[in-house]
Amino acid sequence: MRVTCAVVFTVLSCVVADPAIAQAQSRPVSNRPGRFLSLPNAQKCANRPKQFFFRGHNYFFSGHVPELAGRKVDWLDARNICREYCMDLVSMETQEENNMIFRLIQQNDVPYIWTSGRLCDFKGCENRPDLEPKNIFGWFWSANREKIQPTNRAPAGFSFNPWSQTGHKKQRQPDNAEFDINGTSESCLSILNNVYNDGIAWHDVACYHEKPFVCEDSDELLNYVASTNRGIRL
Ligand SMILES: *[C@@H]1O[C@H](CO)[C@@H](O)[C@H](O)[C@H]1NC(C)=O
Ligand SMILES: [Ca+2]
Ligand SMILES: [Ca+2]
Repeated sequence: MRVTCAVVFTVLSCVVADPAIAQAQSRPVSNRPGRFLSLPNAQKCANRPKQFFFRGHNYFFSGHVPELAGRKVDWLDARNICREYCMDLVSMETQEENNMIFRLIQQNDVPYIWTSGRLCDFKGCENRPDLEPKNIFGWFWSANREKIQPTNRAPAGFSFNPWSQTGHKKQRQPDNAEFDINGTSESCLSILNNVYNDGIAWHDVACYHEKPFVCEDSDELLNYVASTNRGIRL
C-alpha cells in the first residue's frame, strides 16, 4: 500500500499545473485531523456510474446512485467518494458545462450540491500576490488545479457571472459570511438552488456543511489506473 501511494504521488506530480496548490492539496484541508485524499479503486473506476457524458467526461449525481442517494457529506468526503471512482467533484470550466449542471439541479429540484471549487487559503497559498485579493483571485478547481477566473465578473466565455449577486449578508458572492458569524471560513464552492431567492448560483460555503454532490471523470486518476491495470476497461 505504501508503494502504491508513493507511485500515485509521483505520477500526480508529473501533471501538476501549480505545484504550490497541488502540494498543499495533498495535506488535510479541514480541521478534522488526519484526513487525506483517497486513492482510486480500480474495480470502482471500471464500474463507475455513468449518468451523463459531456466532452469526453462521464458524470453522476450522488442523489441518483442507489447506494449514495440520501447521503449528504462534507466537501472532502464528497471529493473522496468521487476519487475512488477515478472521478472528482465537478468543475464547471465553461458555460456549456455549467448550464448542464444548472439544468440537472433545476430539473431534479436539487437544493444544493458540492463542486470541486476551493479557495486557496491553506498552507502553500501564502506569498502568492497573484491570488490576492483572495475573494476575487484566490479560487481554483481542486479536481484539476486550474484557476477559477476572477469572481467579480463573468468568466471568459460566459455571458453572465455564475456567482450569486446576493447571500446571507445581501452582498454578492463570495462573501465569506460564516466567518463573520463565528470565524469559520467559507472556503468551498457550492451551487445553491434559490436558497437566497437568487435562482441557481455559485456560493462560497463552509466546507463542513453536508451536501449531495456531482462527480466528473478525472483524467489524472483514469490515466493512473489505466497505466497500472493492464487491459482494464474504464
Ligand atoms: C457557525 O455558525 C453556523 C451558522 O449558524 C453554524 O451552523 C455552525 O455550527 C457554527 N460553527 C461553529 C464552529 O460555531
Ligand atoms: Ca469540467
Ligand atoms: Ca457565501
